[in-house]
Amino acid sequence: MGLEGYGHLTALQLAREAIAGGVTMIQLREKNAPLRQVLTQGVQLRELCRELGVPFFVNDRVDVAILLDADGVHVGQDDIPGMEARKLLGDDKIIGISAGTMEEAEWAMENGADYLGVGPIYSTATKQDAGEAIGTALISAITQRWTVPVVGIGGINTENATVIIEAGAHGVAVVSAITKQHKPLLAAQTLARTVQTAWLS
Ligand code: TZP
Ligand code: MG
Repeated sequence: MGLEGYGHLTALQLAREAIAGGVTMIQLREKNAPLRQVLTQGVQLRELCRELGVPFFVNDRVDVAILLDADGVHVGQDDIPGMEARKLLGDDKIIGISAGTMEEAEWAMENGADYLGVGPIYSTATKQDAGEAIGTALISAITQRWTVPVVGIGGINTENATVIIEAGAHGVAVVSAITKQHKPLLAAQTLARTVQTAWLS
């Protein structure tokens, strides 16, 4: 999620509702705001996550993750490589890396990824440069090859989350399916239940 709210809810309220609905991780993904704002609002988000007991992650920026004492960072293929991020963050933090091809997944694994974010599974309006939707085949290929946790991302919602888990993903990451809904708590709850049901079957 970014730092912008939606409807009558602030980012902090959105996060609170998402967690109350069953979201198990919050990632701060802010591409536009000035860094000083990211740091001040980021502290508030981190505190909320600590209070409610869910890990708090920072997207792209290892420096911001360190300054916010985040639980982990999520880096793309063009960000600081996982190996370098590990040197800065130490062994206690979690490093997630994005992959959209098997080659990218191999590189992420060589770089010590703790989990992989795989996508965009479906087309998404949230990330302009996300590229073509790749479907679920890469999730299956990766989870057959490694035991690393895989999270599907991109255009995922309550309607299609089940097939992501059935393909082998351990979880799903969403932006609009929660933050752009008029009832974020309810949306998170429905999504969390859908994923939990898929885990059981
Ligand atoms: N990386 C690949 S797709 C994507 C990111 C950050 C956007 C996900 O947003 P949404 O709204 O869940 O499609
Ligand atoms: Mg990124």
